Amino acid sequence: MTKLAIMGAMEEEIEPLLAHFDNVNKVDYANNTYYEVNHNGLDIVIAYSKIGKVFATLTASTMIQKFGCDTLLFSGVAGGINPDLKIGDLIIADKLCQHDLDITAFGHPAGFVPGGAVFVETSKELREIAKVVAIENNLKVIEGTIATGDQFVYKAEQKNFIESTFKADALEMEGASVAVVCDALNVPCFVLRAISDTADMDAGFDFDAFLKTSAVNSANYLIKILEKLQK
Ligand code: 3QA
Repeated sequence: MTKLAIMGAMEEEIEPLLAHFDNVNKVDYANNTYYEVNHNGLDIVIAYSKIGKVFATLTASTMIQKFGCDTLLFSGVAGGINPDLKIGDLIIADKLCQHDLDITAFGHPAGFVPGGAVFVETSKELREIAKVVAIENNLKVIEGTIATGDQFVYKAEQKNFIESTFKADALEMEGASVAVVCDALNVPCFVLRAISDTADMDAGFDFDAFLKTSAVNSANYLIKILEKLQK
């Protein structure tokens, strides 16, 4: 690892990370701001993409191709599906899918397009390190499937479709696109989320109430993982 990318989607998701570092150098590029820091000798680029798959794809590609990052960590919040995931709880994605990608009219499975795959895996090595960090810090972390799509999910019908079709444990709006970019460019990828809501009729309310605290939970765990990576 020579340069690390750390991404979120919303400002609230990277703010606690930026607060952790000093001497942040801002670089404006492609309608976004990239924050460069050096932490104990490691170059890190931090950015929030803006919400959704398109912006997340743009930011992940930029961090790898323009800034030269060779490992990518995502930190943020998600809607919980697995009933074991309560608000504030942590999930690391072992694989991700695009729940809104649909050419089933042509007999393809949901989430599949030719040349792609329904599920994209994240780096096993990074997950193993994260699990060691979780045990060392007595953190409860679930490893599972995250479904991504360009919708804030709050209706039972949407949530049930995603749960039954993809057996997803959590859902959000960026992870799978970042994983697709990293997979194509051979960059180890890690997607971490803390639950802000359970993608139900209260999701909008819960999200507003818990975005900040859950984003901090995710960021704090990510920082511990970063420290482990640097050892
Ligand atoms: C939702 C954020 C987007 O980046 C995806 C949060 C948490 N709960 C979710 C749910 N469905 C889908 N995704 C999520 N993130 C942005 S909408 C609110 C924006 O407020 C994960 C996530 N239930 C903007 C202020 O107007």
